[in-house]
Amino acid sequence: MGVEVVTIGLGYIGLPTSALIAKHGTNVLGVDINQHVVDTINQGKIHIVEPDLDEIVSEAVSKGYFKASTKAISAQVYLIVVPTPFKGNHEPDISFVEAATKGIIPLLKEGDLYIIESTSPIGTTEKMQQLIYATRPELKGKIYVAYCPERVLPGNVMYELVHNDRVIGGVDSKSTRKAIEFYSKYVKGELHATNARTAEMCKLVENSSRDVQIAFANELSLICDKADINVWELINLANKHPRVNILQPGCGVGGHCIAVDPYFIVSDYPMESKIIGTAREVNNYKSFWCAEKIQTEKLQFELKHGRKPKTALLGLAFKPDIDDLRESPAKYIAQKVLQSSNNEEHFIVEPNINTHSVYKLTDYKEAIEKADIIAFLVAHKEFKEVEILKDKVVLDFCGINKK
Ligand code: SAJ
Repeated sequence: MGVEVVTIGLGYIGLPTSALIAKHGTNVLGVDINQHVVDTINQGKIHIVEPDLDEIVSEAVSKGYFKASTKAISAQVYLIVVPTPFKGNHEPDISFVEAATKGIIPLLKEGDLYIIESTSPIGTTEKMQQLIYATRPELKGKIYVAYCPERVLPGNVMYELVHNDRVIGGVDSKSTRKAIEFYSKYVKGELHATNARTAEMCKLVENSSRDVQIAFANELSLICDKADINVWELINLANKHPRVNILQPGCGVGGHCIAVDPYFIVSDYPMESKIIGTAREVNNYKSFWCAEKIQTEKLQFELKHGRKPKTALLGLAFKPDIDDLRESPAKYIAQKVLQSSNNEEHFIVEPNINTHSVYKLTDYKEAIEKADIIAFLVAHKEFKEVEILKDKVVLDFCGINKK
């Protein structure tokens, strides 16, 4: 039997999505430019860390429903699941989506369904539709084109792929219907119909909304520091109000979604997106502020004790209990503190990874015992259990010792 679905991009989303579809007995070909990724998958193994994914891939490959290749072949459904990073000036870079689309244009035929899942600036789906028709004008109105963003949380992907609601927007209503029909075979969450532009914006807004809310919490933390108020206690009390739900401050916002997606809006609509743009600035500033705070504490310690302090920086990951350091504010802070170091001793701690190419890592218990200044950058579960002697200076940027 031929291939029904071709997925372009076998990363954090493309691979689990392909595996889920293949698990239902649909023939899927996953395409990736990386030969190592393709070979790994064809051996029934995976190249990323994601609970439960290895078993599903291994089974789908061994049953023959899932194959990987560096080249696409003809199918009925094409899913574009490639990265959309940004360029140096925070402008979105859709060149991977474009390249993936160009790769399948010669394969398209009447009745095919083309879906973009990659986070994309508003108008990308329409742009790709035009790109397709520019090369293949005979297909005008004869293929289905839609946008359906993924919205899963790394670490819980296999559950969320099935159970989360999806927003599905076609370039016309028959495309929306066709895409809904496709996802309804694999998704148990509700499928919400809209148009392509709204679906694109929806993904950007979901993550921007979280960024704005975290910026509010981070702004409060700066005010509270000056006003000598415990921000954790304050937020906890404010949240007792039935219609208030403030998020938690931290050492900044990281990861490859929330710290990135808002720029896709700001870059296209700079005059209109004041709050979204400012939230990005506030969250970035929070990391800078944490690094400055550590520097100040170090100087004060030296003045008081007449010797240089030993400093422990606890956590490098972009959020608690993961090993992912991408766009991590904690990593940025560690880098900044070490760069302005004057030969003092530092202990860098990240319990979720064994070694790092740049930083020499220290066990958290040893670091806490030996350091004079302890800065909590990420609220990893291990850190919550340790007892800290009274004579140490503690900088709690992530609410380890919440009241
Ligand atoms: N953070 C705070 N305070 C909070 C919550 C989070 O400072 O109260 C920080 C975290 O420490 C981290 C950053 O925000 O640095 C982002 O973490 P996260 O857990 O909020 O989100 P991600 O990036 O792991 O995943 C997000 C999710 N989006 C939303 O919750 C709106 C996920 O559903 C998306 O699929 C994913 O982005 C994506 O791919 O877009």
